[in-house]
Amino acid sequence: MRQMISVASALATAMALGVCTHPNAVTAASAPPAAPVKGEQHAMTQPSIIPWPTSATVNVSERFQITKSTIIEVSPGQPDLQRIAKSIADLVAPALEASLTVREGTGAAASGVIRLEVTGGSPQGDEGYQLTVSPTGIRIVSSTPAGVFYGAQTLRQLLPWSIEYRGPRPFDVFVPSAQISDKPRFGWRGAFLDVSRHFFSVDEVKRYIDLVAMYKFNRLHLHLSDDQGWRVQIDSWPNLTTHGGSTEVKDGPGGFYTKAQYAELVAYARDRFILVVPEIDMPSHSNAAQASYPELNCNGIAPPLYTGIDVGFSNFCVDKEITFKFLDDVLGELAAMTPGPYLHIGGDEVKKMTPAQYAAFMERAQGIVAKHGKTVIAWDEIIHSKLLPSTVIQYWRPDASMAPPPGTKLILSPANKIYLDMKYDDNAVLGQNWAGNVDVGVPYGWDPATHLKVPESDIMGIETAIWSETPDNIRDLEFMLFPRIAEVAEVAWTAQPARHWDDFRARLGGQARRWSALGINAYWSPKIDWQR
Ligand code: TNX
Repeated sequence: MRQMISVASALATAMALGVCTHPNAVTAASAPPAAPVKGEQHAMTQPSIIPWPTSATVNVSERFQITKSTIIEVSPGQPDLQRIAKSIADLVAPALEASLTVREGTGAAASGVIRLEVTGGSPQGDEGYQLTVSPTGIRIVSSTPAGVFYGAQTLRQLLPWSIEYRGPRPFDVFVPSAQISDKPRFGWRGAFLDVSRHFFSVDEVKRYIDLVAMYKFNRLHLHLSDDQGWRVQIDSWPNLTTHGGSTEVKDGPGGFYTKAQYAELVAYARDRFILVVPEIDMPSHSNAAQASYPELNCNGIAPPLYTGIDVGFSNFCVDKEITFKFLDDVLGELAAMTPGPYLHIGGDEVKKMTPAQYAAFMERAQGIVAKHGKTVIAWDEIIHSKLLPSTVIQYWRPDASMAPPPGTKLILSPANKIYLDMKYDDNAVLGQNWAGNVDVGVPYGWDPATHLKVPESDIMGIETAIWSETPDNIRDLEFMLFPRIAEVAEVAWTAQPARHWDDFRARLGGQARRWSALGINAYWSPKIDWQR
């Protein structure tokens, strides 16, 4: 049986040794100060890194001080590293009341340097990294800029929580000595956002990106169309947004992203090593489009716009050629706007087509995506149609046990485990509960390898989702995300044998001040001992 190490025993060990290694690196008993005060020495006293790294030793009795004269040095010719360096400089700027110098260099400098380095042949693989903090400096090394970015996210959690305050509150910045070697379990660490049921502004989506990037997510799946609203500009079918984008659930004003705004989101995500995966849901979840163009309906009559939360009542007309001309135009424009290799075509919850109509539709839709040079992703119902060999299936139904053809690539999103639009408990105001409550601890307790009888190598990864029937602004999204997003992050990143609830629970409690400093509207679940 796996040995569980309690927080108490880890603390005792840590205090005795001054040093502690995995699986529980809590190393000191004193709590961080209540608020940053000028001149106060701020050091991490309880490292609470999430997701937990492959191997980590943190020694709080030794530390590096970041001062105004610390230099951030990056490998030459690496614009991505310059950007990561700048984000580290921005993070510490209010505390130091200074903007650190960023320069290119080859690592010859002796001390007082934060070095970001890309080298060939890192044993950690593409997204892995090594982070070393010693009293003389900090070094993050990876074979890719993405790996350096993840190392920088870990470094951020080694900095005191008060670093997250953006106001001018000068204090001395210390980082505990650390030796960290890390790489992710899964290459697909997705965060999904439904911007159709309720529309979220560019700034709200940027905030969502910032929050998930901190926890090493690398995919943003945007659900851009549904019955309640069409959210992305398509030049060849302009009514989709002018009419179809004008509503949302209940009586809100709706909205949509222009092509320029979509490009802005793609770039913002890419700068944080997050790939945007756009979804146009079909053949159902299509009322906003059908309301915008009568010719997309079998009876030639446009239905009214819809602001309720039923599913499965709408569908494109599989018997009309114009339907496939429409899809070709829409998916062609979307493919041209999207640098990533994937287009998601939905395929879920179709209630008013025959199985043969559904299969025929999904087969043609896959062909159109392929024609535009992209790889199809679809919800698990697509298994009832003929698949292209490259089609990726996203499993969402808790009871969808139908095995995919061998070798099919999979993304796992079981609603009863990692749908963050599910309620925490029966008292929750926000959320739905058709898949049951998803209380704190439920996502963490899930092992993706046990979900389907397939080899783990077929699982590209996992994707958490927030559908937006109930949340309608960023505060609501934050409430649904935190703390569960941290659980999902560790399920996606950390190897299964290294995950232990008691250990995680203590680290989760250690995130509270950081979240408060970031202004996050978290749900302070009574199941966690928050260090606030
Ligand atoms: C199921 S998950 C849906 C969505 C709803 C969601 C609400 C999936 C592929 N379809 O249409 O918004 O439940 O939780």
